[in-house]
Amino acid sequence: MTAIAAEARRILADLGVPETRFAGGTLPVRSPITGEAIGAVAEASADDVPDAVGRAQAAFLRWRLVPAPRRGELVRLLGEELRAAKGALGRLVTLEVGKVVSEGLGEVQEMIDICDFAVGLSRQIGGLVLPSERPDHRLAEQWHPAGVVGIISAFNFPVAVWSWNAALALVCGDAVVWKPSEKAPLTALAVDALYRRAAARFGADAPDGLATVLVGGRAVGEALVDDPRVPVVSATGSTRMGRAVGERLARRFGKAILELGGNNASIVTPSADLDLTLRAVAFAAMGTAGQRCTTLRRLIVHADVYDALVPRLAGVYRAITVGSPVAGDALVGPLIDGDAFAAMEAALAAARAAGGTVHGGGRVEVEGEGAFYARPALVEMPGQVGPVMEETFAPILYVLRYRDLDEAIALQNGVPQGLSSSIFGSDLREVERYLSVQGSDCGIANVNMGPSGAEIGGAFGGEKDTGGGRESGSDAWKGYMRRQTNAINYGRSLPLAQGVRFEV
Ligand code: UN1
Repeated sequence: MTAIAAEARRILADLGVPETRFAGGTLPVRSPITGEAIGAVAEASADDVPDAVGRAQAAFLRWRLVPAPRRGELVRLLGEELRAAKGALGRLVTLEVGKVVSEGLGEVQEMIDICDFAVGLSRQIGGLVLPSERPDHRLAEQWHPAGVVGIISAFNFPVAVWSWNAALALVCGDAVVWKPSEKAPLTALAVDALYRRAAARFGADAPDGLATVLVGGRAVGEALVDDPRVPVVSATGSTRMGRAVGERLARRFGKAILELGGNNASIVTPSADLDLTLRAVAFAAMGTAGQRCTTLRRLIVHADVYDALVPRLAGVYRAITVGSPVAGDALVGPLIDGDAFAAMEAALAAARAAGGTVHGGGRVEVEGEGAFYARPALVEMPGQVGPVMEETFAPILYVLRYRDLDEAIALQNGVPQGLSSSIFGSDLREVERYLSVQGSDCGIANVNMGPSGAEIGGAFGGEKDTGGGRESGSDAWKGYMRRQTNAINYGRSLPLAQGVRFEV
């Protein structure tokens, strides 16, 4: 067994995952660092879904009776387990999906942060009291848990996405059933073990089946989405996947929380601090090897600062370190697999065919044939055409030139996706115009930073082909609950709303 496989197995065993769950199964797991097999996970089939949902439903019926602040205690314990295991779980994220070390740790920190947020939330879930138009009446609304929440997550944030959904859903009083990415089941099993530790410490109030992991393929996801006992499904991944999930759910009036593709842009105005812009663009476009849904994919640069910025940026692209996340301190690790590399190559070929000038790109030999490392590519484009309109999950940054802010905003908004965006500049008028109703049409619009690396405190998600869902902070918790409006008559007469008379 190689060093990477041995280390992954040791971490899983230390975290309490039984060997039967990560070895000897039918689903092979490969580390993108070397391409080698590091586990073989037992898979669930679509036939296992009704049983898992049934257990979750039974758990929900009990869990909803536990007071919300007490439910928060379970999430507090989960946060404690995550704090204690941060190093190990972060490392496993690195081994399984190839994130550089600080990003693997950052992912676990995001989980800890959302647990803290959810603990506070467990004492703040509340509804409005509104003025009634009738005397001696009270008009109010309250929030009840929705039920079983399905969670479908992607490889690129293999565990944080579960926590944004699960930490909120659990304090809201829901049960969760999780189908992780088939490319990243090991980290999901590790999180499952940590959850079980927290639940064991919490005691009998946390029923069996409250949080379940089902490792499996598309059929498992479909069975989850089609089960009428699952009122809410939160799905993260491609727009294609999300469209399929959204349509299936809509057929049975299930609620969808969709976090799908991004094609995120930043506008660099003439008043931008170019040193800061350069650093921000480097992280946003090349961090996580371009495999975040918030990755910066389009840079829209004012003609007056184009020549001061773009050649320097090309220099950064030439110099950035690409390498194994477990040997040395490269900033850019591997792509998830050969398909991802092929998609990057195809996008660069299409960009060239459309008149683009490509700086960088191409395969970097790091760990042999089975691993796919790519030099990030900066592509100067004559216009917003061809691959610029699409999300390619790889480190490609297209650069466009503009003269007028409204033209830049139109370019930014002129793609199907609407997740994240940003502007660089110190001209208050331009910045505020960008944030105004005439500005960015995205779910996230930042100033003097890139579009990626969101904090958990804000609502996370985007518009248009990004799916419209919101997860994480602010009032995203409402997506995991059902709202009930209550009109209460505490008088002795029966005035009808709208002045209607109906005397019998
Ligand atoms: C994703 O890529 O699916 O804002 C989520 C960010 C991270 C989350 C990315 N906090 O980049």
